[in-house]
Amino acid sequence: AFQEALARVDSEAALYELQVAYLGKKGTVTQLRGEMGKLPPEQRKGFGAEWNRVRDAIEAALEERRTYLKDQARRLDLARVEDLTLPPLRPPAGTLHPLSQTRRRLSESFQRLGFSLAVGPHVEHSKYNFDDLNVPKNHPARDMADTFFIRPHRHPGFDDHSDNDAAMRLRAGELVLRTHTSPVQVRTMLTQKPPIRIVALGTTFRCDDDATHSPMFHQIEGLYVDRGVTMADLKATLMDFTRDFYGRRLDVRFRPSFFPFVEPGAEFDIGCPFCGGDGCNLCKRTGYIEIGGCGMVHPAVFEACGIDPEVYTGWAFGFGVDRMTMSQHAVPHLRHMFEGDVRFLEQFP
Ligand code: FA5
Repeated sequence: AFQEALARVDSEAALYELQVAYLGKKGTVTQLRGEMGKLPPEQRKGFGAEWNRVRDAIEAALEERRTYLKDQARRLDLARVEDLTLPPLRPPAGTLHPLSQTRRRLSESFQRLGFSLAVGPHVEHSKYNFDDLNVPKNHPARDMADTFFIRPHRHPGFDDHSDNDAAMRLRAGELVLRTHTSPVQVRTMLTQKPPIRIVALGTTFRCDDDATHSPMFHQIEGLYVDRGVTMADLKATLMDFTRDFYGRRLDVRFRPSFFPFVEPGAEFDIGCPFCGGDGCNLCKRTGYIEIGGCGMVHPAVFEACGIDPEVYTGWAFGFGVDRMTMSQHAVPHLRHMFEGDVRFLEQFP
């Protein structure tokens, strides 16, 4: 019976149970030894010797089985480690921030459409951020309530009182954190001759703070200048962009609007990329989502940049990258974008 039970044992725990059943305090073999006292004295010696032999044999068999089981377990373990077909153990890796994902996709899209990338500084001269863009001195956008001003005399590199560099003498109020990417239009037109076809993507700043307005946000700016450029080119380019970016050509709609640096100016909407224009929750059943501003470059901007408006025409557009990312993923509050909460970020593999 013991041999049969032993052959069935397939774990160290079961083996231990079997050991207790035979050799434990109340085990079968242990109890047999108690029977010895009932035997006539001349038989005791023989019985004792036989009992010892049986116990030794059982102990040896148990030990042999234990060694076998351990060996088996080790072999399984080794087999697992040596299995070259198993996938490697990778440490968890981070992913690109949803905004970075949109920024990359945007710049790739416009580069495919023939635009090159241009950059400008975050701390910008108000001449480029406002004056050369035809923004009047009394325009509300220049208000302290909308614009972050830099105090140059606190800046080691800028001396408020020196006359050394008359052209760029910086007085209080002349340096700002750029409020849009449009100053990159000016910087580009001052240094390049038409044809010009650029996009500028970057961080912008305004004294804003609510669910859809953040003090720091991101814009993309497009600029195309050449002979004979029209607003029809703008619409076609924006439609081509939707096809590249959203994978299908969406409708583009202009609504008349005003920006000092364009004339005529418009806000532009695109057909909702989720429902294709049928109306869904994400476009509030309108079939369109608002994207940004655009228009034909104002002659005054060309003149400020030394480009002859009698010879050249051009268009520009600009829109918020954060808003676009928000509407794409139905993010309820802009704050989520900048908090760095891993539970939020992990949703954008
Ligand atoms: C402009 O900034 C113009 N420079 C756009 C432009 C460029 C018009 C070229 C014509 C030609 P506006 O102030 O509307 O326009 O801002 C553009 C977009 O920036 C808005 O549609 C919005 O998506 C985004 N935006 C503005 N303020 C914030 C903010 N505080 N937080 C997040 N996004 C913002």
